[in-house]
Amino acid sequence: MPTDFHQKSLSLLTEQLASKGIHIDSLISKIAAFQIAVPSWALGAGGSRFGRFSIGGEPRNLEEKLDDIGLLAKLTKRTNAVSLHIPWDISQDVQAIKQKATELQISFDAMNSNTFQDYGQPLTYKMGSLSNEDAAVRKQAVEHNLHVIEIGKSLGSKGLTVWLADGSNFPGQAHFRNALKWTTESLHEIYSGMPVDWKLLLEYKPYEPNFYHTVIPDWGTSALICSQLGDRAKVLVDLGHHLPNTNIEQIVATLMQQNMLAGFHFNDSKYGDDDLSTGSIKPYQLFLIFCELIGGAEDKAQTWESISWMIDASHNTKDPLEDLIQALEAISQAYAKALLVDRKKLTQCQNDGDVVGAQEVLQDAFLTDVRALVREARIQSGGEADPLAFFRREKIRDKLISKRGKNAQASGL
Ligand code: RM4
Ligand code: MN
Ligand code: MN
Repeated sequence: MPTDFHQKSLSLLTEQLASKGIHIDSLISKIAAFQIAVPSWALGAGGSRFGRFSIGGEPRNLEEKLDDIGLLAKLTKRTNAVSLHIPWDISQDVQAIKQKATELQISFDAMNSNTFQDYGQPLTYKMGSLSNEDAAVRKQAVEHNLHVIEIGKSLGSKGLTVWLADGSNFPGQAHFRNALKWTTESLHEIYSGMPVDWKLLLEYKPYEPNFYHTVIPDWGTSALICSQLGDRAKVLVDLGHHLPNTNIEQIVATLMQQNMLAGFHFNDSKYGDDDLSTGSIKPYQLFLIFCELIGGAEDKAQTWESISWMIDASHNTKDPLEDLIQALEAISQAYAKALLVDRKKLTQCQNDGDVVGAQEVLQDAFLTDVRALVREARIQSGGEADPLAFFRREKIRDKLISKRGKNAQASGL
């Protein structure tokens, strides 16, 4: 990216926006301040249930995952936190991990307490964890969550994300009401075990790995449970956890109106929980979601700071680091475009019943090329003008392969 090309595009955009009464300085500082956490499992090659293709040079342990996030942070300036999955990321030496993270200026976002796999624990999760018929299995799953909270405390995390694979594959297999009751009771114990400055982020998902019913299939069920737990329990929206064509922006607005939006798992989806790169399939939807987020925060339905942001994506055909660079860019672009929306005019159109005008307002913002703005925010923060080009030019993957080996494999799905 030649510097003068960047300067030219930026000054054109500055002029364009100024004519609409928008000054780029405050936009730049908002874009620069917006940081998105990366999950530890996204640093390795993803897979599907049909297989996994190694990318080479994958991080072999948590220290190396932190190194990768440190690199991403340095290049993009859009991430400064990691979200750990336990037990995938169990480390022998918490102090060493903490120190490494401090050196790399990486903090620990919400902890994830995986109970969807067996990992050598005494009782199997085959028939569920927090909702299991067997009280001993529920107890074990609750204790795992409490253990995850302890690890998180020692790392300085402030949240616990719970996603349950619990559910059933066939009619009659599970008792719906009992499963919901036990899950709520189990979550109650977990919630009580959280420090007072922590929040519980409760995910929902309509199907997979269970295909007939899931205990927490939708945002409504998640909100229902959260409201029984207490005001530090809120609903986590994973963009891929909806049936096709669901109006996710409306869900966001509804949750914010109730001050119940815990945060996001960013990814993109064509059909289901595809975990594709954010912004690769439905960038307009992502923009509309950001419009609701900005609107909800400006109208003081829920504060911007109370919302957590994390990428949750992985697949087997891209270099994970390149993919994360693309995702961070796509999220920043959607956010930047949503910041351009003339909200006063939009409200006016809504009041006047001007349907065409309302669409024009949104499209005018969405169709603005904000790449120079996002790039400028990154440059001003000390990042690379073009992180992807840098990654390729410097042959970073090749260097990782020679350091970690061709067959190095990260833990994760
Ligand atoms: C689930 C859910 C969780 C993630 C796991 C690996 O579908 O999105 O957030 O931790 O996948
Ligand atoms: Mn998720
Ligand atoms: Mn998911």
